[in-house]
Amino acid sequence: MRSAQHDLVKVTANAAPAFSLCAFFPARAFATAAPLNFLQSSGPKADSILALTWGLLAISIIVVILMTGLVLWAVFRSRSPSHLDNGIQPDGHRPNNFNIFGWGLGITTLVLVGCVVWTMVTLAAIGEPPQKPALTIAITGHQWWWGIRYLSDKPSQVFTTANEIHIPAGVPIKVTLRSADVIHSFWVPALSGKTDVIPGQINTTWIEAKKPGTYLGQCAEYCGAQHAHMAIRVVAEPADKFEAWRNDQLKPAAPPATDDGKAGLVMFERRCAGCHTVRGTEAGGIYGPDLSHLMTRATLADGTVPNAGGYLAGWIADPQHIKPASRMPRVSLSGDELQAVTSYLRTLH
Ligand code: HEC
Ligand SMILES: [Cu+2]
Repeated sequence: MRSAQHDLVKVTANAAPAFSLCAFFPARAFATAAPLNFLQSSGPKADSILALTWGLLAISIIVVILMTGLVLWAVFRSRSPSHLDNGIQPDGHRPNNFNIFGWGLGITTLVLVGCVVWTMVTLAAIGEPPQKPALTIAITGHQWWWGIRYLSDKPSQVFTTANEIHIPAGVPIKVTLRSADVIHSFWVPALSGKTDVIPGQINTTWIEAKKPGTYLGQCAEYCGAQHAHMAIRVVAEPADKFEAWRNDQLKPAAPPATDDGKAGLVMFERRCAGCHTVRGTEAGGIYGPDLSHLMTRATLADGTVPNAGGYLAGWIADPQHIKPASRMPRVSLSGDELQAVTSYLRTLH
């Protein structure tokens, strides 16, 4: 495990070429994952998007340099003063500029049409995954977190989690997107381009990670006060590790063993169950994230703080301090109650 300090340096350094996008997301510094860098791809879909990105960028740069050069040349070239008043040549003829206009228009049209064709070809190529998706994940955008449901033909294989998406590496995964409130956008740059998440509509996309690793994403459509704290964390794992994770997630939460934990569960069912589900308990609320296996997630409140140390108790004690305007209200708890609820949540592996 690397230190947060180390990662902060790494994140900032790696983000520099990507116009320091990461500097806007300092909360991600604690994450032991590749920074949110849209100039790195790690899957077949993102590979072709990245080639297009570089290609269009290069063409744009060449055009800007060329046009700047031509403008400067036109401004500073030496010419006879008689040129200046009416564009009529000293010998009385109007200059024939058609050739220049013709060439300029022709080349511009070719370049633009080329860009459009390349873009269309890329869009067509990434529209469908190369093989049948191994898995379908139904994702719901909420202000400001993601609900994640793993679908299956077998009802016993269906489960819900939040914010952290695990996938097997090396196979395409189908993702369906819906919104619980406003327009969001699902974006994991290393794996795929953006797909809008629109209320009243189901959009579909797919992702594939070439190799195991953690890939960060971000809601890419401004969606309110905590839009910047609406992170996406995709953990791609080898097939066997993914299976183990899935089997663990499928299980209901184990009953707490300690007295503190038992008291915490009672308190949780009383104070938190209206919004949160912990499978295997009375708590079945769906307004907030599913907490059945909370402690397997790396962050709290969707990338806002690490799920470590005192952050859990801090979050429960005052979510509005950590994530102002968050849809989780401050629930007033005595010191003992907070302690009990926290130690109960810590058992949710
Ligand atoms: C009114 C509904 C509501 C109540 C009551 C509520 N929560 Fe939440 N909770 C939420 C919402 C919404 C979020 C997501 C906040 C975000 O990330 O923006 C959340 C997030 C969380 C998270 C972070 C989950 C994650 O995956 O990052 C924890 C832990 C949590 N709540 C615990 C509790 C506990 C413990 C209680 C009871 C003391 C409680 N909540 C009461 C709505 C609620
Ligand atoms: Cu959003």
